[in-house]
Amino acid sequence: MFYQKDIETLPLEHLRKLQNERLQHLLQHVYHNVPFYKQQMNEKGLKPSDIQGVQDLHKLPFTHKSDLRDHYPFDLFAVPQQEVLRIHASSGTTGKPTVVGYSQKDLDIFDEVVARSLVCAGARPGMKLHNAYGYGLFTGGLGMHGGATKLGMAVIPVSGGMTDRQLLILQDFQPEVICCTPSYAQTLAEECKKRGIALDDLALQYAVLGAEPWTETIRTQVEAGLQVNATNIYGLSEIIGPGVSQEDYEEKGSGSYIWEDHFYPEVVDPKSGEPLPYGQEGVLVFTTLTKEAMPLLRYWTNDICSIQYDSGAKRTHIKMSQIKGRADDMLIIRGVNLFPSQVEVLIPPFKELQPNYQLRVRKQGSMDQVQVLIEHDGRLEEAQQAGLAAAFRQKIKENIGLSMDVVLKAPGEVPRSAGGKLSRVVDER
Ligand code: DLL
Repeated sequence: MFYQKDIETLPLEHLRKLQNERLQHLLQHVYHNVPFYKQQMNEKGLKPSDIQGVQDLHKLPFTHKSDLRDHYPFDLFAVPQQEVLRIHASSGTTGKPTVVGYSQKDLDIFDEVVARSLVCAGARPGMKLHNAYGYGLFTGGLGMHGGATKLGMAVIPVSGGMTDRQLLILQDFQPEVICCTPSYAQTLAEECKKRGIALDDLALQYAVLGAEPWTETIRTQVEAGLQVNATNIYGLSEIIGPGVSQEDYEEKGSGSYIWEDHFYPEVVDPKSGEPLPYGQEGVLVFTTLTKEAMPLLRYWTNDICSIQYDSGAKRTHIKMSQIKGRADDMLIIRGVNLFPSQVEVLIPPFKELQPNYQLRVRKQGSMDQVQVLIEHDGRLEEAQQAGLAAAFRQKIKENIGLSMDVVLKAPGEVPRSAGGKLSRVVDER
């Protein structure tokens, strides 16, 4: 089954034509309504008409997360404030969130791509969706909610956490579909096993997992542990939220369809920025072809993957591989984006702490655990150290919303690499 068969199976030459028409309109829109883009094009001596089609996109500069930060909160919006009907935000590099806005048309597109994704994942109208993505500024909860409603599913807006309640609902409400992060799906599977919940008593058939990187090993564990067919959903707030791409439940392992009538993808070399051929790994870059309130040209996602057409597949849209990592240091901890700099900005008020620190990430069971190794000034008694560590831990929890272990080290004892460089992140997952 398809949600929009015509568009999902559009022959490639028609898809290109549609993309090129939409691109023309988009370029006019941003040139006239977003001073940042007008300036960027002027600096390159470009007018919208110089970009004839997607093949010319490489002439344009990239948009980076820092551009969103520099225009915080609303200066990249391309429509009057009264046309912005929703605002979401995700963690930014400096503690200030990355802000995105949606017009009515954008919200309709958001619903449409999520509905498409859900059908692609195996969900059908009439089924119930257990939505365990967080509701709030994060796009996961509300994004999946809107698309599922549009598809004709009954949404159970459980949101994240409170595992006891999640298990009760899974048993009593009998949802056929669950969406959550892959690590939370693992937790639910482990808890079902621990508590002796019989999987045959659940109605679950499909799991739509994303918001953080995951692997085939995790897929195997979740599929066995919850008796579901688990597929990947990918997205990012800047582009729309969940539903930028989705894996088909009958084509697992072959990549996730990028809904390229709305989001035009490129993969570029992380260092030179040069576009790479299909199949080669690099940084994923998106141009939003239809967004109104906050359209983005060549947005540098920092996510590493490859893209490729799959001629034998159900749909004509290009597929992306699983995300292999990030081109920078951003960590995703239990689905929450975390930059080392968010921890760093909390250090200065603690006079006895040095700004020499390292975040170590490990898996404890299926959960991500972060340890902060940080140097003190060498003048503290052991008892004082414990108090200081606890205070810093509390500060992190209050400001970032994540629990981390804080381990104080004597000066010079946070490990340095051979070159003496202190790497801020050691990801052992
Ligand atoms: O995580 C949107 C989302 C919600 C996607 C629910 C899927 C499900 P942000 O909070 O802006 O948006 O984080 C975006 O998360 O650039 C990737 O690094 C990572 N990410 C998202 N989905 C996947 C995935 C949402 N399926 C950032 N695999 C992105 C790997 C993912 N990484």
